[in-house]
Amino acid sequence: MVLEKLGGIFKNALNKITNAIFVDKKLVEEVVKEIQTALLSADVDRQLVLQLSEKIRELALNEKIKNVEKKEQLIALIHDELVKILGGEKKELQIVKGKQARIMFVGLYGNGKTTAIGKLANYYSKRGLKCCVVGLDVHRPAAPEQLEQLAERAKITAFIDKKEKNPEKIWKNIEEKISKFDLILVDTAGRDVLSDELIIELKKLNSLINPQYSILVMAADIGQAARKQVEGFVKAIKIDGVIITRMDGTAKGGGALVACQEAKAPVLYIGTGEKLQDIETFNPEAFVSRILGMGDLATLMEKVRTAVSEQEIKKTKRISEKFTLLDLYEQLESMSKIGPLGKIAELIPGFGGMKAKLPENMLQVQEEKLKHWRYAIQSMTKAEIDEPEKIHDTRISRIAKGAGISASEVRELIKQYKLLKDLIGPGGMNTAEGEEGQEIGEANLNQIKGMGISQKKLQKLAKRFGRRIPGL
Ligand SMILES: Nc1nc2c(ncn2[C@@H]2O[C@H](COP(=O)(O)OP(=O)(O)OP(=O)(O)O)[C@@H](O)[C@H]2O)c(=O)[nH]1
Ligand SMILES: [Mg+2]
Repeated sequence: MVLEKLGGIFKNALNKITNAIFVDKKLVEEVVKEIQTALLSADVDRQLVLQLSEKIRELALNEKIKNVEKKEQLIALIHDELVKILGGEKKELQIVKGKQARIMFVGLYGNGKTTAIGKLANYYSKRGLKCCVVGLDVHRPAAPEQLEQLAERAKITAFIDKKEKNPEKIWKNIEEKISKFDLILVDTAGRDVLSDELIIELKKLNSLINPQYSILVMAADIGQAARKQVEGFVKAIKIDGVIITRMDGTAKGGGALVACQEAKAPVLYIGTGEKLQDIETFNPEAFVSRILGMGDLATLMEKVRTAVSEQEIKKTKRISEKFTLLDLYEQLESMSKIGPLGKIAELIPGFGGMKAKLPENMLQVQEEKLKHWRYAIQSMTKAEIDEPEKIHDTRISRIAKGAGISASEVRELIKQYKLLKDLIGPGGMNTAEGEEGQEIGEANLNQIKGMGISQKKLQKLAKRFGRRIPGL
């Protein structure tokens, strides 16, 4: 994601200010220019970039602030300003079990409507809601088949009609059958442009379906055209929120996000790939923290939830009481369903910037390695599984022999356990369950400490980002 690359550029630019003996106009201009180029390359509106530049100049040239404190203050300034630009507070749909919600998805051809429906059906059914999808796209050939396949993958019910060409008839035919569902996701047809024909069709469907929410699906890679598109839809029909798809890859993203904020159509979710689980709720605060390398535990937990079933989550909750090697293994196994651990690390506060400093193999937990670790765990006694800290040299060779693997692999497993215990054990990742009071684990903390920011300042920053850091 282009936006995520901004973090590195910002940090390099700000380091120039922190490391400089004299902060003069020339240096500040150089830094402002780098930040401007980065924001403009992500398609952020020119006017907004100029406003932010002015604020950066003011702060950077303020002689009352010590150079060493400028970096934190500048990060905080950029953080707060970007959050404002991207929509401020997180906006959420009110979808609860037992209270039916119908969502109608609208958008132009190929922007990702049908895919987004599959992703959301998967997302909400993993959270225990009874979901179904309804195919009312009667224009694009094979649209019902595509929806049917997606629903099959997400293991939810699809109501489609491969023959009927009148979307209103299809709806009337299934109206009774869908009454028992908590969430009904309705796919509609797109067009090349926002034509009168499309507006009339959507208005008709809107009054027939009477959806609680209408969501516009728009791809990030349309760049500046996003403004016209979102404004057009907002004018034509009621839009309650937007899903911006294709935020992965080379999408500039910033333009689409800013356009929605300005059209007063909140971005609710972003699509980050073609797979079912590649969807994230959009939280401007968390998103910006992530761009600036502060990590985003909430997003990580959500990814875990989508990849892992409710039942497995309950198991995860129990883990917080006592974290054993077996729990580590189960956690890693479920995490490997989300993607490579290196990618996950970017979402963990403090790990974003530290990834480069960690040994490569520490984050690459491949299937083969997991298999060897399983053998190792199977060769351990219950006491060893419960308290791996007590496993020393002779026991390590016994375990290795029993498992048919090398002693260094057993050592690595124990090392990983110790590292991850702080992150996903009590006081670590599981505390991210609640909205507030997220804690950054001790191991994580030690790594953040290596970033050259003093503890006092870290604490101030952490406060700003709504997280508690233990031991500070
Ligand atoms: N990389 C990436 N591809 C996506 C994403 N969302 C959708 N796509 C792809 O975009 C293409 C179009 O997606 P659809 O869901 O069929 O789009 P649509 O809006 O339903 O298109 P029409 O039915 O033709 O109007 C598909 O190949 C999807 O796999 C995303 O977030 N990232
Ligand atoms: Mg479609």
